[in-house]
Amino acid sequence: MTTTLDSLQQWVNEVAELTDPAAIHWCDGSDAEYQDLVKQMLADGTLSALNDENYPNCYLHLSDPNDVARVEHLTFVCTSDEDDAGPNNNWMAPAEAHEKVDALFEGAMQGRTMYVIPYCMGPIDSPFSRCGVEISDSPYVVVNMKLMTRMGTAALARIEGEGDFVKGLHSTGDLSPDRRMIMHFPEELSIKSIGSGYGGNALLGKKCHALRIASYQARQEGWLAEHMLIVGIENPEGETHYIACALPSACGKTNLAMLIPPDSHADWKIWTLGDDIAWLHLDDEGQLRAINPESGYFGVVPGTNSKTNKNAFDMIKHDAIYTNVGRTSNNEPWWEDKKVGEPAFDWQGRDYDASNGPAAHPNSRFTVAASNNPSYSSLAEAPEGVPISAIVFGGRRKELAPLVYQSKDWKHGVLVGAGVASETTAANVGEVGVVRRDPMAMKPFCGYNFADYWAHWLSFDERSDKLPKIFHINWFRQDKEGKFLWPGFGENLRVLRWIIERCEGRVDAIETAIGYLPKSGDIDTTQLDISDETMQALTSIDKAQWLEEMDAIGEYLDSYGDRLPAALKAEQQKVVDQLNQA
Ligand code: OXD
Ligand code: MN
Repeated sequence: MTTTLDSLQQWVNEVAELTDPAAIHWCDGSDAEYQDLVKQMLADGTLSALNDENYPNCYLHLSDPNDVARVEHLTFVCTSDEDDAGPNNNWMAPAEAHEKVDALFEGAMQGRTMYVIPYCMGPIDSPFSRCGVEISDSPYVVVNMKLMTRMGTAALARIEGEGDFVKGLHSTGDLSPDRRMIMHFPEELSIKSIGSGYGGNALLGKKCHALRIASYQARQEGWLAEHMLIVGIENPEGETHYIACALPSACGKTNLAMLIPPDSHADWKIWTLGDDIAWLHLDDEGQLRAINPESGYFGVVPGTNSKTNKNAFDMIKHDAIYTNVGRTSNNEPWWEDKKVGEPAFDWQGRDYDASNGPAAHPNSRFTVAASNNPSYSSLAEAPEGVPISAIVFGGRRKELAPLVYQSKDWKHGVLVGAGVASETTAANVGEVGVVRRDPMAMKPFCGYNFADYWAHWLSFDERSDKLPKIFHINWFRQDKEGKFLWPGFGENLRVLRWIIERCEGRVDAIETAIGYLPKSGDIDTTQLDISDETMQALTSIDKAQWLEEMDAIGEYLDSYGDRLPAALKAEQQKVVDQLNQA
């Protein structure tokens, strides 16, 4: 297989010249190709097979111990003008970046096969989908891309018809963190990533294309590329509302996207459209619609069990790739909080010894096709996407942020999104548990200056009078002893119900300076062991703490200088004034 598209063939030739591979393989995305690559990786030790009886077609990959997470400090947005990348990104001038990274790519594929991976982000026949080609020397990347995207012949046909595509060049290089770079060239619609095989750094369709490059394109073309799950909530009457929800990495997006209704809500249904990324467009009627550009999940494994997320627990029992989990003595994958089995080996392949730390790396991952998911919505294939009733922002906050609140209007909602802060997690290399600003959960993923991004968000207000309502959630409030106040997981449906009732104007709320809070009793707590005092703590605000928070948000916004939209600062000032009057 090669291509009829000259620009693609020429780029493949140039890359081959630079990287000097032993062979070139054009991926067709077939099951036979997947099986061949798995066989090859089983033979060379890149993968090992897991217990075939209980985990059929499941494989384990143990990465280099220095290559287990995204590396924001080595991730760059390379625009001609530094201000276009903004203070939210590391920046390098494009010419310098190409020179630096190309030097690392020189001869990098010697003795290896170079895989050409055409992929389509979004349903093949959707006008909102965008295509790319990843060139990689990693067969692990190819099999993951097969599970995560629409990859192969059909994508290539679309690319050849359209003529344009995002160019993503990847090599695992020598896996040295000193020679690792994840470079984005949004003006050229290209990505160059070397030195890592980890998902977010190496599966270029995901964070690199579908968020960083796509967010840049989306601004130019009038849509939004967001770090959001998409979920459908069907009530007992059979009506389904779709919400898009932005939460920082490892804050439970996958769990929320495939939530299991608790026994008290047995007649409700949840439909998963996506667990990580949403592309949002206004349709001709001004309705915001979403597609999920991905077709698989790359989720955090630890904590997944039959109680926390039965759908995920079941869907990773077959046809899954595990990365950096431990193993039991009978060769089943094992992770902390799995609740069944015992670890015999850890994520580095050593005999398990608790003094070495957890058996599974805290950022160990599963990769599965979305079709494995019992709650998968067939509308994930709908070319026009689904109508979004509510946009929900959230973070992991021990204190301050209530369980849920609603913004007063779209502009205030943009401030709520811009003000998101969350405790850091193991999804990125670095300190865990420190609160940092993560506007719209996009801090690691926005491919341009946040000031321009907020202006873009604000501009939707002039384009439609049917925009979704905007909310903020926090499942992670704790008491003084560090105990979670809210049970979370399936019980979060109770909060989603309030959100939908607000969207439909079926329930009143308490107006406060920070937005609308639920009235006592309006979040259904039947069959839930939670006291009125706890509910009160979860649904009220502390004025002094919020004044401090709004000051911190104001200071953060000011750090964007002249490019910060005045309307956003005005929204922040309004909240401060109202808090002072309250
Ligand atoms: C992810 C992340 O892997 O956000 O989805 O880090
Ligand atoms: Mn994510």
